[in-house]
Amino acid sequence: SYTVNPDIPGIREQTFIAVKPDGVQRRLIGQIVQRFEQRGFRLVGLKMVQVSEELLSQHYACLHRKPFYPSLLRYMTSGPIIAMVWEGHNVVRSSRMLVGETNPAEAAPGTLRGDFSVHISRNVVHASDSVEVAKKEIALWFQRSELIEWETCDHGSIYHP
Ligand code: IDP
Repeated sequence: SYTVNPDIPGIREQTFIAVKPDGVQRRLIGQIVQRFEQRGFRLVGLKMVQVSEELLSQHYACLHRKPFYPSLLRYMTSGPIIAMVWEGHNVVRSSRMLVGETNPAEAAPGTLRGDFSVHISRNVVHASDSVEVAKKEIALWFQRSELIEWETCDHGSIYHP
């Protein structure tokens, strides 16, 4: 385990990020991981998964009644996904900004969706939309033993002590 400065609120905040099947197919994994790394967030869990419809139906529980839900299920089970947990100060909100609007047509250039996608049904990446949702999604996708506690050597340069 590592020491954390208690004066920096939310430094241990975590979020669930996924490279969706289209992002994996299009060989965007490296570029997507790079954006979170270069920002200064810490990767605490990562795995490649072929997900079940059961897991997805829990993950997208709020969307069951949407007309696009069946096609969303087909999309998300169409190939492997890279599931990740990233940690850092304000990581949930910062990740949503890095990822951009749900509809790529509205996602700003410089965001992942704004740079790498054009249609809402193939928007390459997922990011939890609140701290509460992040906790649920991390618990759904990862075992506790799959999350690694470690300290990066540049920690003091990213978080002023
Ligand atoms: P989010 O992924 O930005 O949090 P949500 O509204 O939670 O957005 O939707 C989950 C996912 O469902 C989106 O990322 C997208 O892949 C898909 N989706 C949302 N709205 C539509 C739609 O109108 N048509 C097709 N797919 C959609």
